[in-house]
Amino acid sequence: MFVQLITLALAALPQTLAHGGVLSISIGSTWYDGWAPYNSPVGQTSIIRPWSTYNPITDATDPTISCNDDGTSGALQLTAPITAGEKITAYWNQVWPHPYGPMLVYMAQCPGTTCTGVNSDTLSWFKIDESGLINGTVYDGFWGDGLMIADNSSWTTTIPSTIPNGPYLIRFETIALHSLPAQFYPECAQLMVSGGGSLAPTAAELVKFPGAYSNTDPGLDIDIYSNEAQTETTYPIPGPPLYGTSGASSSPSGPSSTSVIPTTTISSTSPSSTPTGPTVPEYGQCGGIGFTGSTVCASPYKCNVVNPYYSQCY
Ligand SMILES: *[C@@H]1O[C@H](CO)[C@@H](O)[C@H](O)[C@H]1NC(C)=O
Ligand SMILES: *[C@@H]1O[C@H](CO)[C@@H](O)[C@H](O)[C@H]1NC(C)=O
Ligand SMILES: [Cu+2]
Repeated sequence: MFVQLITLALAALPQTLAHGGVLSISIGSTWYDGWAPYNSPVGQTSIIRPWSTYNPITDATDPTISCNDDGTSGALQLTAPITAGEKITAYWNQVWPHPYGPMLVYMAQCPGTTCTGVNSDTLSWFKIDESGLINGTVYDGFWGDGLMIADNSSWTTTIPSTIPNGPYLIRFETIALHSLPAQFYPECAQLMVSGGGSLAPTAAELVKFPGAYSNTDPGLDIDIYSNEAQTETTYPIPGPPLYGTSGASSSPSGPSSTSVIPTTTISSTSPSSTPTGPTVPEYGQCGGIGFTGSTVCASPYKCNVVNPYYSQCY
C-alpha cells in the first residue's frame, strides 16, 4: 500500500512539472516575485495578475485565456513602473519543458488611471513581440520556445518607445505545439508606462482575449509530426500583426510616410527594385545574430526585427 502510494505520487509529479507559468519578472535591476497559484491568495502581493493553474489552456475561446484566470486583479495588486523603450524579462519554471511553438508578448492599455479592478477580458490587446519558427522545419526546427528555454527559460522584450503613457497589462505567452490541441500558457503583469510616444495601435492590430485565436488557426491547428511538417520551413504565428506594422506604415511613399515608419521596421533598402539574390518568403527568417541567409523579403513583405536573434518577413 505504501509503495503504491509512492508510485502514484511519482506518477502524478511529472504532469505538474511538465507545465507551469511566469514565476517572476525583472525590469532593469528590479526583481518582482510572481504570483504563487498554489498558495492562498490571501496576503499575496505581486505585479503579476493572479493566475490559477500550471495546466495549459487548450481552448482558444476559454474565458481564462487573457491572463490564465477569471481576469480580475489581486486584492493587493501591485503595478510596476516602466519607461517606454525599457526591457522587461519574464521567467518561467526552470527548465521550461516545451521547446516547440511560438513566443508572443501582448500589451493592453487600461481605461482610467490604473489597471487594478479592470477585467483583462474587457481589454483590447496589441502584440509587441513574437518569435515563431526560427530555423529548420516545423518538424524538427528551432522555435521561439526553444530560444526562451535557451535563455534561462526567460523572455526579454522591449516596451515600444512609441506607445502612449498610461496603465497597461503586459501578457507573456508561450504556446506549445507538441500535441493537439495546442497549449496556451499566458500570464499578465500590471505596468505603468511613462516616457512614451503617441502611436496608438491601429484597429487591425487590436484584439480581444478570448477572440484573437481560434483552434483552427493555421498556426494552432498544426501537426508538427506530420509528413508535410518535415519539409515545411515557414510557420504562421497566431494573432494580429505586430504593433506598428499595419495602418500608418501601410500607406506607401506618401510625402510624410517616412516619419511614421516605426523604429522596429527595417525597410528593405530598395523595396521596389528587383532583388539581386534569393528572396525570403512570408514568415521566413531574414536577419538576426548569426543569420547568414538572404535578407531580402519576397514582395510585398518587409523584414521586421522580432528580437536580436530573429528578423522575419511579413
Ligand atoms: C537555429 O537558431 C539557433 C538560435 O539562433 C541557433 O543556435 C542554431 O544553431 C540554429 N540552427 C541552425 C541549424 O541553423
Ligand atoms: C535565471 O532565472 C532565474 C529565475 O528563474 C534567476 O533567479 C536567475 O538569476 C537567472 N539567471 C540569469 C543568469 O539570468
Ligand atoms: Cu506542459
